[in-house]
Amino acid sequence: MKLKSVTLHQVSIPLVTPFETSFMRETEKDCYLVEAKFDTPKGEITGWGESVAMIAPLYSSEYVASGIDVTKRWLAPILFDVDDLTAETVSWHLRHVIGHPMAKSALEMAVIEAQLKLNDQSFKSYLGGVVDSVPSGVSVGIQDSVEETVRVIGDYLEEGYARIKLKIKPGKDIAPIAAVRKAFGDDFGFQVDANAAYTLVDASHLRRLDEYGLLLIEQPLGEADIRQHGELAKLMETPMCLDESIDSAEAAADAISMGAAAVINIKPGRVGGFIEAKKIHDLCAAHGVAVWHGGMVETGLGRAANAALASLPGFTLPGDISGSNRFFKEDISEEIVMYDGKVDVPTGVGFGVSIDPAKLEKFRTDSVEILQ
Ligand code: OSB
Ligand code: MG
Repeated sequence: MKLKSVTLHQVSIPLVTPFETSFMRETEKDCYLVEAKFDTPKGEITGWGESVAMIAPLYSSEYVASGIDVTKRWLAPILFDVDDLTAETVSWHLRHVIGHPMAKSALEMAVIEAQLKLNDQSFKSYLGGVVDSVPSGVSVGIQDSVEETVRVIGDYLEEGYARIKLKIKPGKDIAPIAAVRKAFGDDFGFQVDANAAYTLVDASHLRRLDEYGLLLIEQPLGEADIRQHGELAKLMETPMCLDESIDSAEAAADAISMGAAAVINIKPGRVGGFIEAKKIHDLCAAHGVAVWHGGMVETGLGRAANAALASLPGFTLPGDISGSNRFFKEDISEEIVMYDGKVDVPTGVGFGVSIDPAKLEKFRTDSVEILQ
């Protein structure tokens, strides 16, 4: 395949309720979609990708405008020069550009989708997925009060979500967790995510979480603190899970060898793409480390691709792949639907969903065309 053009569509989609983490409160989903056109033996084929970079550099160093800029100036021009572009070689072609994993992943997604279309293949079959549906967990933002936390989680349990993840930060941790266990008992999967809001000095405080039978604690310490997570893991019974710290298969190998990750949250965007994400899945499976699929509030497009990756056998814990309606009243593609605590793995060609042109028009705030 030969890349001919890349259009980056910036969109802003209202969220059904604000989503608050230890680092920001969002009321819209702001991201960009990649529409890439390729010359192929079957004529022109379009592939779509989605960047998971957030509007501000608060989860990681990337943000929407940085992704658009680096794609336009550096990443797309490199791929324009490749005569025989394949999904498997995108990250190799882009290897000299330091960082920007989310921007690289979005572009790789578009190449993957075009290649799948060329080969009449679904993403699940390409990856070697082994199940038709995956358990669906929900990520619950920090609420204004303990009562509100209990009410919101009660609603998600009622809807049938397979497990609950609650965002926490200092001052919003023990009380809401204790109240949720008190209200709903010990019989449901419950885990927490701190998004790097603590330091090792908080170890004795964090140890108090051991009382609540949590599946895991996700990324309590800083992105660069893999070794410190290893130290904290020795002091706690709750299994340690890393998100932000795992930016590559090498980082995953380091974390495993330092005892810093009993569990790993896999997000393709964070590690530079789906192909690197699959490598991490394989590495963890070889080490007996459980993985689950993280989420970045993706639209239906990203959600569909995530569900395919999560259908690999090492994804033994429910992921953050909720139904589209957990975040959006209107999605930009077909909705991903949660039923009976799971979502189906799309089986259509490509990612199995398509961008609705009318919705794109409605939610688009800007677009940039990059030509060879
Ligand atoms: O840490 O997993 C996270 C959303 C944005 C940035 C970071 C995270 C999250 C979530 C949402 O927890 C997960 C989802 O998409 O459901
Ligand atoms: Mg997380």
